Amino acid sequence: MSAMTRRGLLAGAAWGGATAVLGADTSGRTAAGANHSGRVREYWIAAEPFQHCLIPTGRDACSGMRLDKSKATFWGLRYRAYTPGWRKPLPASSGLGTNDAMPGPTIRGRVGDLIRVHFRNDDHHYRMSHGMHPHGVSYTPSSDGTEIVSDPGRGGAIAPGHTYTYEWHARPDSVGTWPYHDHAMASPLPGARVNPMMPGMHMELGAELGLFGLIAITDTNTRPVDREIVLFFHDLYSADIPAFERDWDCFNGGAYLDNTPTFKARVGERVRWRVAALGTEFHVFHVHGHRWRSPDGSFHDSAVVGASTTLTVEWTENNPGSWLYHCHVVDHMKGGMIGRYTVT
Ligand SMILES: [Cu+2]
Repeated sequence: MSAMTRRGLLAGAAWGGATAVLGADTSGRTAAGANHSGRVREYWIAAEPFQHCLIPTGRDACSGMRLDKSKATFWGLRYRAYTPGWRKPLPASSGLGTNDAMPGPTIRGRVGDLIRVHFRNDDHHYRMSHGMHPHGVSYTPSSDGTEIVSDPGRGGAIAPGHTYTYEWHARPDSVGTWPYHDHAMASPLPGARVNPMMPGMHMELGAELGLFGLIAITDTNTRPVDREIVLFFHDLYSADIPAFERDWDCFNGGAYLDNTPTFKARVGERVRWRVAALGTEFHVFHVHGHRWRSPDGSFHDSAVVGASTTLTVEWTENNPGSWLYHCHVVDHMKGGMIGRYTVT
């Protein structure tokens, strides 16, 4: 794909050119639009199981260490975006992401938009209830997507085979990068080492297994970029997932160099990183050979990101070469949180 086509795609997906399938604009077709000034962006998303290997190359290209793929393969869960009516999975695109693993599809909107998400739980493997809980956007309790056993009706625990529709509003204070994730209770997996404090339930197991993604909200002040990178810090624990003999520290469903995504950019491009974390740990986002500026004017090449917090980092690319990005918490880097960023 030419740079021009790719840039055009990103511009279309990220900056308001909603297409027939990606956050499709259906303004004027629904009374629910009374509460918003922009478009209605419709998403059709399923939660579904898939067999996933965290280390498809079978090695860490940084240390040269060989890794046993069979010990890093498990039944993950993913959010996947479909054409209307969940008929066909949407192809990968720069606006949506890979749409075949984790994180799930990037949900985009502009201030004033109503984002309507049609959700279907297709978890025929674990047979767990799931939902979608958003950060950053505005919603009523019925679109909270959170399971509260004593306060049902929030769309937080949709049973396998069932559907639910969420309505989220992009307000002026929604601009930025936000996570969405499964917020259902789950019973521990068979064979898991259960927490004796709470033996019968497991908070956000679905999110640990892969049910998470990003929401990106823009407004007229959001500067267009040539390249947008989505990066999720997340961990998988052998205590929760009996298929594993060890814990894995992952970026976007991969662990170790050349299994995590290799991101690419060209000199002269404006590059934006949208970075998020979920789980139980704090991480340090660090990129070699690059710095960025905070709103207070200070310069950084590292920043802390913790559970449910995000970073939105931009620079104009001026340093060609093969670079590392990684978590600067050494235990996490040793556990797989390291990746490659290539500038040509
Ligand atoms: Cu970390």
